[in-house]
Amino acid sequence: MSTTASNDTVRIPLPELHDLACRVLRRQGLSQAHAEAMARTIVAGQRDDCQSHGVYRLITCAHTIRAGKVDLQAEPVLAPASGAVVRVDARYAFSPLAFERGLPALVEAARTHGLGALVIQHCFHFSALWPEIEAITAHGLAALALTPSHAWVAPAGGHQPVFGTNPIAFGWPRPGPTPFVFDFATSAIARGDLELHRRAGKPLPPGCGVDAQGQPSTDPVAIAQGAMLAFGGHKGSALSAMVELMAGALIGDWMSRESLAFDAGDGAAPCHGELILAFDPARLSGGDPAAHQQRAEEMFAAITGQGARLPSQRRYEARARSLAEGVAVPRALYAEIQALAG
Ligand code: NDP
Ligand code: PYC
Repeated sequence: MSTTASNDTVRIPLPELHDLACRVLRRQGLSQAHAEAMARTIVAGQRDDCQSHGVYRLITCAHTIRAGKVDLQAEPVLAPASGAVVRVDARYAFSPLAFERGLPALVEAARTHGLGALVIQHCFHFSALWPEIEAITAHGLAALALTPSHAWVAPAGGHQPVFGTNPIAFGWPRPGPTPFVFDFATSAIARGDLELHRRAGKPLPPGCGVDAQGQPSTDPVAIAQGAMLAFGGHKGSALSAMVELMAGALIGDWMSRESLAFDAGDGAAPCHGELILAFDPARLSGGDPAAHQQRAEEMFAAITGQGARLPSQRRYEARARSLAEGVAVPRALYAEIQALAG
């Protein structure tokens, strides 16, 4: 055990944290394959200092399991190949294993057709999207991922929830290990961050939500009873609607309102589908992809050259720290997780 500690944080070597996450998930009854795939996603979140989608998710996944609707053992089913579309039925299990099982066929579809679409259906979804995006950019492909969640977010101009927090994530492959990636909720704040504020008894920044009477509030409890707001007013609201349509209606799976209705007050993770697109620059650029890649690099240099940062830079720096020094976990959270591991 090489865990080190400061007053409010413990630092744990990456393999040790992965083992702990697997133990917790196995103890909740998940199959080895699901536990491993989920632990990879959850530990990657903590490693990159994404507190809302790191090991805190072990607690929310355990709660989701207790609600009794997740299939803890179901093997994802990959449909027979059909052009550029790869379908994986998660069969009401958690999503990471379904993604891992669909990834090779998605890469193959993108290489064959220039564009591949991975449709995951019937999954409980709890994770950040950038681990999936990075798994695709590692193959030299660009990627876009969309997923609904639970209806927590009011449309611009309204005050009743219709949309999920509906993340959009994009990745562009670059030379070296760090692709250009962004990944954000289309709500002003992710639900996970709202929950962390609620747990810490802290107010949210202004503009994140309204209370049950439709009045602006910074109280996470009042906003949970009212509605969260989209980022950027009508623009975030329209993007969120797009996610509902593309990763819900288009792929024949639930939108956020249906996911919340299925939850029926359990407070479990959302249940719906996910749409993940992969694009092959070698096929789509019409020739000389290296030259076009170079033009992309010039654009990145124009951003960083003036002191602005690229999205994911903070994450990559946190990753480097975690790999060198171990992963930082808030002490109180670590104790909760150890209790879950028994
Ligand atoms: P953030 O607002 O923390 O970050 C959004 C993106 O912007 C990141 O890529 C971030 O990079 C980048 N960024 C932040 N600040 C800057 C800056 N100053 N300059 C350039 N880029 C910047 O994300 P959210 O809180 O909205 O979402 C957090 C996570 O929650 C996401 O990973 C998302 O997938 C997940 N989520 C999942 C949902 C689900 O249904 N499964 C629902 C909603 C959210 P960096 O990380 O380096 O700071
Ligand atoms: O943080 O909004 C969120 C979220 C929803 C589902 C998983 N994370």
